[in-house]
Amino acid sequence: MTSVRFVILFLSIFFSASAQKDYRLWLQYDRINNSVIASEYKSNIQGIISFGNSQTSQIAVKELQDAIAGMLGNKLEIRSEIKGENNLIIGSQNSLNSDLKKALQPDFDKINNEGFIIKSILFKNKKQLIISGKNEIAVLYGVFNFLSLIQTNKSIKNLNITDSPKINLRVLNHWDNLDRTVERGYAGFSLWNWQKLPDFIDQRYVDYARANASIGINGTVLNNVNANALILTPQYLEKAAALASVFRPYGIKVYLTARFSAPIEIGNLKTADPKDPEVMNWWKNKAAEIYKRIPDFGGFLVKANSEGQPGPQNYGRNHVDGANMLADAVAPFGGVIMWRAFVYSEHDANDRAKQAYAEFQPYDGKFKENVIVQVKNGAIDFQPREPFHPLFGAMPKTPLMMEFQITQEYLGFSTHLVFLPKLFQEVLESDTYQKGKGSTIAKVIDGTLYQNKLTGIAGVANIGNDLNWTGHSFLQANWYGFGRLAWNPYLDSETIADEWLRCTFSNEENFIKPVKKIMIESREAVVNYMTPLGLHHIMDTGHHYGPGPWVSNLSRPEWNPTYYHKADKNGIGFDRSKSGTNAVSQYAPEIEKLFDNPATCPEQDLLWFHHVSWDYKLKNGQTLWNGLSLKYQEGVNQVAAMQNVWNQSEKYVDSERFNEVKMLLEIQHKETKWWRDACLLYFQQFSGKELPAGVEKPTQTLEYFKSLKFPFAPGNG
Ligand code: GCW
Repeated sequence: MTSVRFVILFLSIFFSASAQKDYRLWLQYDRINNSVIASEYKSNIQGIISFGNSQTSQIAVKELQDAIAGMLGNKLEIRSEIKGENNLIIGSQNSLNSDLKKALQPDFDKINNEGFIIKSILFKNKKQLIISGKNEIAVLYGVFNFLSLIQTNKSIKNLNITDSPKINLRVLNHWDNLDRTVERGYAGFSLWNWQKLPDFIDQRYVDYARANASIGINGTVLNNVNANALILTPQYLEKAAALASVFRPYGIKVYLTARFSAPIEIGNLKTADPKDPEVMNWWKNKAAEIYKRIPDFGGFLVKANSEGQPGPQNYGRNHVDGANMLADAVAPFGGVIMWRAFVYSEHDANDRAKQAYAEFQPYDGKFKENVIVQVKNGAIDFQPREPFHPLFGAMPKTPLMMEFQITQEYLGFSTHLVFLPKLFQEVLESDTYQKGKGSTIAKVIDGTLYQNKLTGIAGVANIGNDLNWTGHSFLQANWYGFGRLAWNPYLDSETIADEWLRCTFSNEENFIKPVKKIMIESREAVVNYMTPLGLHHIMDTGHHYGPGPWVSNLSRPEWNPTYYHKADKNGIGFDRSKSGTNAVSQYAPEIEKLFDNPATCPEQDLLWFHHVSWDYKLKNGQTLWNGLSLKYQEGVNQVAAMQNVWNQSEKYVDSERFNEVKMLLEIQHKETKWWRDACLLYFQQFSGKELPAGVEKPTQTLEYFKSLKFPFAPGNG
């Protein structure tokens, strides 16, 4: 072989093998190198007996076979009857034989429709392991869960697990456009190749569904909430139906966004007034048409009268009128309407943070039963930190759905390592006090606080067609973590990081411990270097990449960073206390009191609720100016520490992922300094104070930072 051919061959083997690693997400199924553990597994799993014969059960069997082959190196035999011991028996409640069904009855009583059982049993005096659930999808969830035990090197002797998801609708929201751009997407273009659908089925659709099923995600909204009505035309519905067919055996329902003006744009009607009989009829027919193609269609997600999207208010109607009209259209087919509460208006001079509550809270109890109101975690917009949205807990008669953003619109795009489950957990644990102490957001959205039947959680996806799906290996953890918290909103983010690292990289304690620590700290780091002490929305305009606290020239006041920080000679922060906009009054009295007083307001939210002087004394005795400056520096230092840890992980990680993460951390570190310097130089104009000891000198002038422009920053349409 000539040397050139050899090099080409070598490179192609190298690249295909290594690229697969990233692509395989948390389903790596690498060979287990601990021989004691491996031999326990081998002796406990010797054959597979499957009671099902659906496509889903075939998927489950294949997953078991492939995973075991990868992790233990042997191909499991499929046995047609229960012979011998140490078989893995899989099957749903209905498909099991009557003896097994009877033996598991107490376990079936403990789970809901999507829950699973993983249990070591003695059957006819022989030891077996059974994975079951009430239907095939639940069994598939059980299979993935069982495999994750092996991936994380847990013992599988004497298993007795029952687990059910606590939230019904566990949904990804893709802000994907029909031209394949992704609004706020930083991992390439959309996965959905609309041009080639429905006839060409990309293997990625299958792999996407499999990854989602492995963490229990059961729904996907295919297209952007800033909707294009064309998605509802036959041409596109046929394509959506093709995707739905791929996702169905994995338990994933397809949803679409509904553009409120679609009856005009694609239906030739003169109006989209929700009270107009022709309009109502148009939506009823449209729903029937969709269900004909996609019998298990989930329903519509709607952004109406928000940021220029059309809605019922264009016709003098309100959100209830709009949502209920659509709800009637999908109700006969069991569909739901996820109606977003992300509203603020240029005609409303009120504090933007107050507008969604002011508009939606009075509608409590007025929506039809198949409507769920989708509320972002905070009242502004997916900031590195926001106090929880006051609507949570404040609409006892209305199911509320959480909307988290997995894509990092305001958190450094896909270059910054930020472990979001930490942020999600902080929100889910927040106590709204709306029904007394312990009224946490987790209980609002899992329906236990007010006994709602319909429950849901949405995550704005960070997925694109990049080889590694999310643009950064570590941001796969945010997709994973969202799914895990959607299944169980009470999970600890540290547990999630631990599982994810083991499944994705390695079980070596010397790797897990330090890397888990930096993941957990990464969330506070981003708050520190971008928006410490309650600052928010000071990102550069439009694309939201990098700092732009100076921006003040946008047509809508509430689009300008200066609106949010209100820095002046006297101090900094947005006064939302009783003496300011009184946004605090939208919370339960206990929380209102806490937030209203700067002395009791959590310092992490101080500048969200209060305008305080530059000399204001923080709890640690520092002045606000010094404390703020030091927080920015701390953020920079934290990322430097993350780099150090990563640099020591080389021997535990394949070289491709190691190097990619290393380069990304370098960019992140560079950008932390940009954030620190730009913000501090800008705020210094008002504080008139020197930087305290411990804060590094700025790397450039304020003019330089202001001159930076990013017309082609991704995700901005
Ligand atoms: O966060 C803002 C984004 C918009 C987005 C909007 C929304 C889809 O900047 O890009 O539009 O929120 O959530 O509707």
